[in-house]
Amino acid sequence: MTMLTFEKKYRVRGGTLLGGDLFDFWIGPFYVGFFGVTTIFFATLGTLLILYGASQGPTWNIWQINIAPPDLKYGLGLAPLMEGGLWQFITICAIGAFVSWMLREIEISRKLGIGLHVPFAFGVAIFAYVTLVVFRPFLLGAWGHGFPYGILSHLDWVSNVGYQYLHFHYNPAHMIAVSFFFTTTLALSMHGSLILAVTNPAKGEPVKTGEHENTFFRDDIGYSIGALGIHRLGLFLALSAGFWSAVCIIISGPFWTKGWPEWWNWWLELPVWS
Ligand code: UQ1
Repeated sequence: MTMLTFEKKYRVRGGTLLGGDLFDFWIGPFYVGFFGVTTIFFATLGTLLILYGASQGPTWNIWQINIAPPDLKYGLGLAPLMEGGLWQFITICAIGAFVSWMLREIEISRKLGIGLHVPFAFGVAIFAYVTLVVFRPFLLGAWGHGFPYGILSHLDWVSNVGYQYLHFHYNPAHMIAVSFFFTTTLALSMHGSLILAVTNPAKGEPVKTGEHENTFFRDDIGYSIGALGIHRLGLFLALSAGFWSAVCIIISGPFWTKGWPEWWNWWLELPVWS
């Protein structure tokens, strides 16, 4: 059975949040839905605005193309198109496309009668992006605090904002976020290697199952978290990485303006030392 004929079984009506039956159909393998239409709309418009911005700029070099946010003097107002206005419209399109995609995921999950874990997880990624380009700029009083849209320019932004706080690695929330990113790669490498190991036995041997997976880790480290558990752990680690990334940047500026190394003076200032 090809995947497409197999999936027909799951192509059920309903579960839509908006539009009723109007967009409740598929094009090839893809579910459309009202939010499929809005995703295409925002993604296309945003991409065209980026291309327009690039066409007005000094370069077509893919690394150097840059759509900058407005100057700080425009505060939280609208800026002229070529002075950050494009960035503002592109940001609206990006959020429109991301949120539309998440809502489309919710509609598909409802059709299938599965949990909302996938759209929730994507929501955390959206939350991290919106923290960078909306929440933090808003708290600092200017859209100019958002990051520029460009491959090298956004890296320069990260570097500059980091040095603005002297040494960003001393940001405690950044430490937690980085630890979660590293632990995510550890968990996925353990899980991916374990699954490939049991599905690739020696020639002539049958493919192994969960009992072998459990036994490997019980023999190896005395503990197995289980087939469902490893996926709960993986999701928790990945979402925590995104969440603490958002926390570490939202506190930089709105809630702490000095260098991050200095934040640790709370330790030296504990009354217990005097
Ligand atoms: C694990 O215990 C387990 O259960 C059998 C898996 O499921 C397939 C895994 O993928 C991994 C990596 C583990 C080990 C994980 C920990 C946290 C001990």
